[in-house]
Amino acid sequence: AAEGQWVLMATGRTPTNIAVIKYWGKRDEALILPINDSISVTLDPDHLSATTTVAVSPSFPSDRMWLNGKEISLLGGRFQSCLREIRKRARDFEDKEKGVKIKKEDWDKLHVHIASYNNFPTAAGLASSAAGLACFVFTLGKLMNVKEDYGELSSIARQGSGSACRSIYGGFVKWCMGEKDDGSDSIAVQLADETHWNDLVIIIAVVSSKQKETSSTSGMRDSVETSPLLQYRAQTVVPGRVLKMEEAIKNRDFESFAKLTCADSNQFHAVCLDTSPPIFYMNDTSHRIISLVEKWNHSEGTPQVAYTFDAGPNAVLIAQNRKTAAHFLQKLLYYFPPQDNDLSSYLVGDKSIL
Ligand code: 2P0
Repeated sequence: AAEGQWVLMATGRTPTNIAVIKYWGKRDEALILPINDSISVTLDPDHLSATTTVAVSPSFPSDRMWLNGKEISLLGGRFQSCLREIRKRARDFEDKEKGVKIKKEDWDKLHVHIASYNNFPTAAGLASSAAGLACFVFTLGKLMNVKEDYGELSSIARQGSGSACRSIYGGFVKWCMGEKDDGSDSIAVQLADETHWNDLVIIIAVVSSKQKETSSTSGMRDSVETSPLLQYRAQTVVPGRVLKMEEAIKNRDFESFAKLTCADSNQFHAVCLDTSPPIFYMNDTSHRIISLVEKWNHSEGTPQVAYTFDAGPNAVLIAQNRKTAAHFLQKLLYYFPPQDNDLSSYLVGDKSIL
């Protein structure tokens, strides 16, 4: 093809992940290096995922990006860091059919257009940045013929948004905080793939799909600066919890899994309350859902459902199997009828398949 007449594109889809041991606090803001390890479950890609198309063409005069159809600025942002890191690793590419040949060093001169869509509310505390940045890094890597392994890709996605590094893998994933100052060992590893423990069912109770008031980035910065509980959590509590959680996942031990998940969510929100000024991500409906789960689990004698809340009021509920999920959903619908404006909808899915 003649110079300027071709467009090369790649499209990818990446699900979001839900942390069961939370990431909250950075030791390096620029490189996005955390103060503790975290563990998450990557959801089924049919729900709560980002779909991103990246394109390059000699006819594009600048880098541009659209999120859910609306153009957003790329200047100085985190997409820019990921773009730079992927460009550095780009390789020679040739498509004989299209007559396109791009030398390694030529990728620098080509501008990209990025279009990303979330199939769920952006910035409502449903980890939209995790899916979006992971998808962008993965898809751009494919387009630019990058051959780095998933660990390396996770470390690039991390520089876009911390939690994004965990969405590079399916299944159960650990983000190792690492020790080095350059962040090269702050990468995600897969603990178990998506076929492991796939009778778990995840229910997301959308308490509010409004934008959250305090972004995770600024919230965790305030926590690092002001919360004494955060230091105690990162140094004394989380290391032991991570080991126990890895064991629980390996052995499909739902009782330990549920207890650790709920305790860690509650401690994360306690840290938010311990921050000055305090951060309130959960609301009254969130608290009522916690009470419902705690009462039910207590009356059954062993945990049936685990709850976890991120930087927003929406509840993520993890049931041991379809039967308990159905039973629990019935209870939720009874106590929180959807026509009640408080709770707008439910999303239900297996960890891997809906
Ligand atoms: C997590 N969250 O582990 C925790 C639990 C929210 C609560 O990771 O500044 O959007 O981009 O690294 O990744 C949200 O934080 O923050 C988050 P940045 P990110 O999932």
